[in-house]
Amino acid sequence: MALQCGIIGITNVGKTTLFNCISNTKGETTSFAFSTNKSNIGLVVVPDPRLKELEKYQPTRRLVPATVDIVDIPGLIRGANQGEGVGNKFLADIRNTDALIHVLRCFDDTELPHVDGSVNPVRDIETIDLELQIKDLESVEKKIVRLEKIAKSGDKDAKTGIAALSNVKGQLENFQNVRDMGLNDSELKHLADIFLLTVKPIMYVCNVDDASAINGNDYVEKVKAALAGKQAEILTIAGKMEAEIAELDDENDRKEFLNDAGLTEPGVNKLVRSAYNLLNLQSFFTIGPEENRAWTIKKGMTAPQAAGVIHSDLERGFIRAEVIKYNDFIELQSEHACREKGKLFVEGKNYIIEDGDILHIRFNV
Ligand SMILES: Nc1nc2c(ncn2[C@@H]2O[C@H](COP(=O)(O)OP(=O)(O)OP(=O)(O)O)[C@@H](O)[C@H]2O)c(=O)[nH]1
Ligand SMILES: [Mg+2]
Repeated sequence: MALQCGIIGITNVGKTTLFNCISNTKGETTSFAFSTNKSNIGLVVVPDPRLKELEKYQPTRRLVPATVDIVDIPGLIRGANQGEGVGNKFLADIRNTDALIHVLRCFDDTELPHVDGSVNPVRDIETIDLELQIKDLESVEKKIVRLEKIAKSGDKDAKTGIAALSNVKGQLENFQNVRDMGLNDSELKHLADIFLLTVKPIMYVCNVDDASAINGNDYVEKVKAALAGKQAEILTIAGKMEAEIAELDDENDRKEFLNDAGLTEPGVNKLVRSAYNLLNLQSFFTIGPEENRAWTIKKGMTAPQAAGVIHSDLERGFIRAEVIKYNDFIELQSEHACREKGKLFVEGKNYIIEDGDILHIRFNV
């Protein structure tokens, strides 16, 4: 199954606006609260300048970038856990995602009232966190009750489970997120079947006005201070401006627009790359006269597993992988030269793929 990144936040902060900039599908944006009433799902292309570089030395008919699924989830408000606003249903959509992008309103706009009366992104973080924490607390408490029954018969694993979960419960009761606990693998094992929301990796996007695109503003500074020491990346993006840039068809117009704003590339490109990292993903390449392509895999995958992403036959009949490092290929400028200089490595089934590996899979089925 494709990995999903969910966009969350208070209603009317610009979630769908950002989604539309990066996704191949479009959702409706309005100035009414709760304009999105069901989750929009789209595919996001991961910008990778290395594809164009590779083409210089391996001419090809087409370039195929890597992709990630993105879900635009309707806005939450205080009380969502009890069904306020669009409520509970969307907490379930959040449960299905692998990582979260939390959009924060960091712009003033008198035309666009905030549901809680004023612009205050730090309060908004607390509002959303609380909704997710309450849900997680329910899940943890249920599991503790279940394990207590099992533990009565002396089950050791149930006992360590209760200890780990009680710890997590304490964290949530202190209005803290589970991701910040630094849990180890054996502790996380006890959480795997309850799909907690606040354990998911997260990044924050401060949605600012055009003038603050480069240097941010006071709201952004407050967000940074509030999140100091937390497991979270913070990006500053001018959502409305990005949407205007994304609408321009002509590449040169887009460049000029970006230059005027003092940007070298659309902020949403950075957003997509960060989401890619957040999901713990990386890319390998296959190159040839037909296509140069970037493929998405999870970090730590072996050569046969990566081959399986291309086609299951390649995994089943995997013999070996011929690997050229991206930097070697660019430096030496051809496969032939890499082979001559001993920069083409033959790797077996235990080889762990590194980001940027150029692979040629030998297989037999
Ligand atoms: N001034 C300003 N307005 C923005 C910005 N980003 C979004 N908006 C406006 O805010 C309104 C809401 O944007 P949406 O993207 O629909 O917000 P949303 O978070 O998806 O809202 P819900 O789906 O209702 O939760 C629209 O009128 C946007 O044009 C921004 O950076 N600056
Ligand atoms: Mg929306």
